[in-house]
Amino acid sequence: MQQFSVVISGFDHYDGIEVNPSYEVPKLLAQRGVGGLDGVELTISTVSLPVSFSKAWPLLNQTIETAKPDIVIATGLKRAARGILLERCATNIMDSSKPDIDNTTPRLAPIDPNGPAAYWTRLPLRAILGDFTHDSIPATLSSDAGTFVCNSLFYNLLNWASSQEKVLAGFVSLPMVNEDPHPQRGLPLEQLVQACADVVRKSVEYYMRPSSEGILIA
Ligand code: PCA
Repeated sequence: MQQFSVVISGFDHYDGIEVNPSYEVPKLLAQRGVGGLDGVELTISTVSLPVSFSKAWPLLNQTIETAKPDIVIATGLKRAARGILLERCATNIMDSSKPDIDNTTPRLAPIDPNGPAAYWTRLPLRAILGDFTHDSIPATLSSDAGTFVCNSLFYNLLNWASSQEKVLAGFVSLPMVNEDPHPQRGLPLEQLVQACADVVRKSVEYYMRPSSEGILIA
């Protein structure tokens, strides 16, 4: 049995949504487990982060130090999204017109003044999209997770991952939960859980057998 540790983070309530699907979904996934991985013993740790520029990353970092994961997947809510957004890239900018929970409103400020302009994720997005197509899960690639707390967390995560020898990290934006078929917004909860299971399964498979085919950044 090969042991794998995966951390999946979400956020506390946000944007008028009391239970943020970005936490509800990882929590359900951790309870149920991810199928289809023979010979792998998977431990999934979840954490809900405050919607705070200064506090979100330190709490995720603390969870990472405890769980010592091979794979870290951060998730967040994008209220207007139709389906899943697989984030390709984290950019070194904070720019917000609305305050975070600490009443901070950074305008055009770098996250890390000494860091690179952006990082690409190394999650196998092409392979994940292939699974989504197979499971009929609406999804697209996204070139940025905005300039609010989600992007800031993603950047800090990839900044950290760049100094690690072998950790895969990425960010998945989730739409709202909507149990009624809706042409423009939201997906049923079960479909969101299935999507996150696909992300974890494909990432573990890629971790065990890396190939350039699974990756898609451009
Ligand atoms: N979405 C926010 C932060 C918390 C969340 O779930 C964002 O898009 O930055």
